[in-house]
Amino acid sequence: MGDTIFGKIIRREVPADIVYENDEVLGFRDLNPQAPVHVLFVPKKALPTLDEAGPEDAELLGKVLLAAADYARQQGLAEQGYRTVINCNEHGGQTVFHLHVHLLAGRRMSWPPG
Ligand code: DGP
Repeated sequence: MGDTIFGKIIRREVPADIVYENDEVLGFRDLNPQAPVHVLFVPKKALPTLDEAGPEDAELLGKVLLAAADYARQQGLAEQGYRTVINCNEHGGQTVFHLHVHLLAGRRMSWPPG
């Protein structure tokens, strides 16, 4: 796949407000926050979209979600609750083609989404 801005953030070539890191996942604040807390969790191993994930990616996908949940718990966001979102391709609203989980928290979310 081609490189993306998230690849550059992972390699520290572009600055970001990094709030979470483990061996396989990085979490940093979204540049255009949609909630008081809006953090993006990305696998360090790039995968463009959820559509391109295969069985070999199952563990990594789980780790990205668990990282978001871990961060939410650490930050005291879990009890009130939060939303996790993975946008896929055009109709899903994906704009950066390095798979990422949005963690949104700090306000009540509406449903269904627009
Ligand atoms: P999506 O639409 O699901 O592909 O989400 C991409 C998100 O990435 C969007 O909410 C804005 C955010 N974003 C785009 N460029 C940058 C950047 O350079 N730094 C940070 N921190 N976030 C970015």
